[in-house]
Amino acid sequence: APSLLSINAKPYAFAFPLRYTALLVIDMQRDFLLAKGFGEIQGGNLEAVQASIAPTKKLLDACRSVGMTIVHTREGHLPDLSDCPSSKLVRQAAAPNNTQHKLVIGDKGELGRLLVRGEHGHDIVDELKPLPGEVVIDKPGKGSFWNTTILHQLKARAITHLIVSGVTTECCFATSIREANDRGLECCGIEEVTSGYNDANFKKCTLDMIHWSQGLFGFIASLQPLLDVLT
Ligand code: TIU
Repeated sequence: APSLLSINAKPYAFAFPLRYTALLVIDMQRDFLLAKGFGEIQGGNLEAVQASIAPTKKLLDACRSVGMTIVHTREGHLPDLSDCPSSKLVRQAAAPNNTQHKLVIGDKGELGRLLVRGEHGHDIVDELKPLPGEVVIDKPGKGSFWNTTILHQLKARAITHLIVSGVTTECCFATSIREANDRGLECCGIEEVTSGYNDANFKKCTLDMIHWSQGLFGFIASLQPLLDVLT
């Protein structure tokens, strides 16, 4: 592939230098994608997030085949929860109808202690398992930049552009793009490889907000044009 690639996107074409572009795969963890995980316990609908696993594998394979830098993130906390703010602990225990869940972050669920590092549920699903040499960022927040080394890792590789995928669109995906944009990184989110726990309109609004006003936070593109230029 040529060194400068370009794909159709909103609000206009996204051009990216392959050598200085990373694929960011956000929080494709069992806790967010699988039954009995943290997301389902929170009341999330798993149908859409599970459907994003196969297209994400396609994108991952294409990016790997051209030698792109790959960065995976995992949301989670230290076993003593010392990095989990009480606001998160309390509010992420609340269901949509404001009743308290029986299980909260750190409690033992069927996939292990919820959102705790080292637990089975905290790790990335088998299909998307990071390969040796790929960067794995453990983050205590929704954004990938708060309290992590990601910016140092990206700078060490001279990365200027990010292709962004992962779950959930409304939460960690959107927060990470906004954080990256403030740090001068050019971001393009890919529609088919991000999904959330709400309806299609919720996702559409989240993606529209990213590219609104001449790309306020970044670009949004479809998967196929990206696969076409990578393969
Ligand atoms: N709650 C929710 O929608 N998501 C999260 O808590 N984490 C991520 O989005 N990864």
